[in-house]
Amino acid sequence: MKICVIGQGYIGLPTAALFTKSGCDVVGVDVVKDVVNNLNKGKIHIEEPGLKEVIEIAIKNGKYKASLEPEKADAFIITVPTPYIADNYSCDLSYVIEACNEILPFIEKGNTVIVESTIAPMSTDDVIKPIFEKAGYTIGKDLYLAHCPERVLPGKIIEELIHNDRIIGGITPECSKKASEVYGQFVEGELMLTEAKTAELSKCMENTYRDVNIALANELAKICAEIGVNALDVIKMANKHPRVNLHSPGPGVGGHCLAIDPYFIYAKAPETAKIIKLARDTNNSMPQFVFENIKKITPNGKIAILGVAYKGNTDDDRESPAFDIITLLENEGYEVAIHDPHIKNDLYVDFENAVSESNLIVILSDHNEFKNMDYTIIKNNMDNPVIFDTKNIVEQVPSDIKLYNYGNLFELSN
Ligand code: SAJ
Repeated sequence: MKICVIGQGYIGLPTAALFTKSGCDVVGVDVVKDVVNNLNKGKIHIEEPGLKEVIEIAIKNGKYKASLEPEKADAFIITVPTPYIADNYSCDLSYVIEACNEILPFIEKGNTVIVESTIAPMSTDDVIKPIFEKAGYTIGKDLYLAHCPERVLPGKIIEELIHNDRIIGGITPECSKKASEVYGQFVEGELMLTEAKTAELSKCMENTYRDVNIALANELAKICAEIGVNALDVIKMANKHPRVNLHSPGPGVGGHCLAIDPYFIYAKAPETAKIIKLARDTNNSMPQFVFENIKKITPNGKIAILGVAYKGNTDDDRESPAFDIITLLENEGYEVAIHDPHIKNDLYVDFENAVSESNLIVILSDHNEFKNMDYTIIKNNMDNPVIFDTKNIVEQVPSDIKLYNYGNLFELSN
């Protein structure tokens, strides 16, 4: 089987890699020339365990090539970004539409087109299907169209792409069948056949479920800071109940999924989607909450920010709440030094330079490096070392270092 994957990002590249592993020929298409050139040399632009090795082998045995242009194939998989439109929170389908138009000249009767990008409910029926119908195809008869959302966790993408169950939402049952034959190449989880609109809303609801639960944990953290209770203990105790799973409070919600997908539902039914919108607002308020607590700890001076990635142990900083916190601090006149061992950025500094002469260390990513830091460096470079751990990752600090987390923010005076 030959597969053409449009978009070689966090999802498209690992997906392409797994198809090559199961013997398919893959063309990975991307609009960025450097990405294409580097991929063809075996250099990958995202940090994802196990990915580089698979791509290297696929290039060597001629199963993978990157290109600026699509090619004829049996199946076309679209994995391009879907941002939201700031005015009304609706799903911006422009990259998906562009990708559909780009593959049109290469499509032949009998091909399968799959959109993996997260899209708002009804997008496949109302926007994507008409593009191919206008070109003369009858969907379900001579062209097969489906929405098959990805559901993977960065850092574990390869493993999850293979083992997670997969929603296959065809425009017709025949479309679902054809799309499931494509994923059957490497997916070992269950392939669940359904309609496109059900697949679209299921995907958006998965991330909304998590966003709402995180909002509940963040609200709890704020309540506890106000009334003087240890939020982390409450979560630990309550989660001993067999049917309770309180999530973890944090500096806010980042990433391209939880911070965006709930809006796609909200935009479709703004009068009805009340909890969904309130959860978004609550999570969006967390950078301000972190900032206010930083001000209580130290009203001015230098702040060492540890971690910008929204997710621990990755270089992924998309929609990271860290940026909002940094902006709030800089606007207030703080000197901000940023250290993230997973992200290459000329403006970021090493651990020692970050903490040196700082008034406060603020942890914003749950990287393993921050679990047990070099406390000698901290003590040698800070007068009265204080750490504010917004990710509850620090395991234990020496007694002469003050640690704040969501368990004891109430100690700070209002
Ligand atoms: N977070 C908290 N508290 C928690 C859990 C997470 O504050 O208890 C924060 C994280 O720090 C991060 C954000 O939420 O900023 C999102 O992190 P995440 O690891 O929960 O999720 P994503 O966005 O990386 O991946 C999600 C996953 N969806 C679900 O778990 C339902 C993933 O399976 C999806 O494939 C992905 O979205 C996607 O592509 O939609």
